[in-house]
Amino acid sequence: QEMESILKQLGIRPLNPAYSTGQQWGKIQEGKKEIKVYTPINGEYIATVQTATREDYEEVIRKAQEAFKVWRKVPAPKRGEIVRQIGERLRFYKDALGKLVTFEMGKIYQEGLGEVQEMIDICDFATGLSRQLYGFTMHSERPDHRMYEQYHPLGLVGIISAFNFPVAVWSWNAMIAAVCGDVCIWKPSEKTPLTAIACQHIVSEVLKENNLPEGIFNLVIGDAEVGKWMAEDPRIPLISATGSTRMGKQVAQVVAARLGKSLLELGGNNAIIITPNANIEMAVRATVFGAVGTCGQRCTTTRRLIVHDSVYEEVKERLIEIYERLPIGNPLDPSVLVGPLIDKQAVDTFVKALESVQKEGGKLIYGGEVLKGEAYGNGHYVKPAIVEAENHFATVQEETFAPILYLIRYKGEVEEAIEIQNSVKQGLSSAIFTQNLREAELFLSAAGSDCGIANVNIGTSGAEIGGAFGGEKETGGGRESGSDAWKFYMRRQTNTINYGTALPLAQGIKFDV
Ligand code: UN1
Repeated sequence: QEMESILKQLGIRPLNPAYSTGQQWGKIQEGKKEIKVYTPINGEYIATVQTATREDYEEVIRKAQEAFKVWRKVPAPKRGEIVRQIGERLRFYKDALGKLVTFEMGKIYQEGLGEVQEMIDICDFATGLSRQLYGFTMHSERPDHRMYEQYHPLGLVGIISAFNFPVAVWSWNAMIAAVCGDVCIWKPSEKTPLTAIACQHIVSEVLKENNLPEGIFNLVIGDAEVGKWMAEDPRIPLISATGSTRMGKQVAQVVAARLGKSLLELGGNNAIIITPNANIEMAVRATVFGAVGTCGQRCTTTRRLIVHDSVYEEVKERLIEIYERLPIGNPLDPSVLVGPLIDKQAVDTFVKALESVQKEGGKLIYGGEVLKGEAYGNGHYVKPAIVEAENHFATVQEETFAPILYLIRYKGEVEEAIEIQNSVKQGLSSAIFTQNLREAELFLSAAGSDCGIANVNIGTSGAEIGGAFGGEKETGGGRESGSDAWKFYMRRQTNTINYGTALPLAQGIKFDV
């Protein structure tokens, strides 16, 4: 019932449009596939959503192209004003949208609220940014010449997002793209279409109030096929994709074949190093939040803990103590810290990874069970696992999107720990706990962590939006969100202006005609 009232508040009816344009309610249209949405909390049915057909998709592209012609001419600070209003509207809907995130995705309500807060924060950031899309000016080598560079809107930006941050990651891309003058086409995960529809309603309201075309923000719901249409489509100059490395490799190849731009934010295999100079209590608490927060389903989740031999037993004992008291259950219950996994498949992946790591010689020292009983109705709840393992194990090398923490021991200097930390294919987030300046600075140096995010005395997850977000190697190399990530969403132009009466050539070339 609460669910129903939230859907109503957010303007969602049980049967929803496949896309932002031409909304039809009430009846499944022929020829359309549908997605049935069940909550991971207890497996109950929430709603049915239609997916976009190729015709729907074409219609969305057409509307987006039309909208782009209008939007690119709106001055950037005025675009910022629209994004500011979206931020205000998100503040108004924060509780309801946060709860819908919890219902649909299963993260605890605190984290659902945190996710909406990330959206609000990026709106504020993008609003300020709308007056700061700076280019350099440079001195020309020729007399009476001036040179500068400017950034223009790129056009249509395709956003492919994952279930785990069903709305925040979209907003990082969409709000930045919007102030840059781009229009967006969003394909959310087919596991979380409802939160996407809610966002679409929120932005549509604001656009309508400002007499702007709805096609500035577009939504296309569908499976990998829709993602493929987007990746192949030369009308979309930039595809920003967040998700698994497998998906990213497919998207990147298709986009590259048409020489489009792709911005990838893919898997992580994030580690925390705990040195003998760490504040152990801080390190352990940060590890627990990083490892079990969002039930291990963040791309920044702490998956490996690289601990010095001299403090290893202490860390291990303290971790187990905390794990033993972790409240697992309904993510709407404010005392719960660990909610369900997204679906049955995720539970199977968790179980299989634990089996295979044990076959390789890993030792399961805590958790790993799939929880049964009434409180855990649909079998999506697991006890977060701690495994003693070695970094080179095939299972440890992979990102398993579930709460498994691998404990890895190092015996020598911090260089050895850094070497272990870097010895994976992924390069998203990393952290060191130490009070020793030399260790901390080495970790942050060119010879240190090879990740896009490297923290000192802070865990691997929970980054702020103000920094550029993304990572190296198989994480895909893209940067989303803050800092100067906006530049990727614009086309860059170098301009040289001759205000004299002669025509001197650069490099001193003489060419008299
Ligand atoms: C993700 O998991 O895809 O740094 C994004 C964090 C969050 C974002 C995670 N701010 O954990």
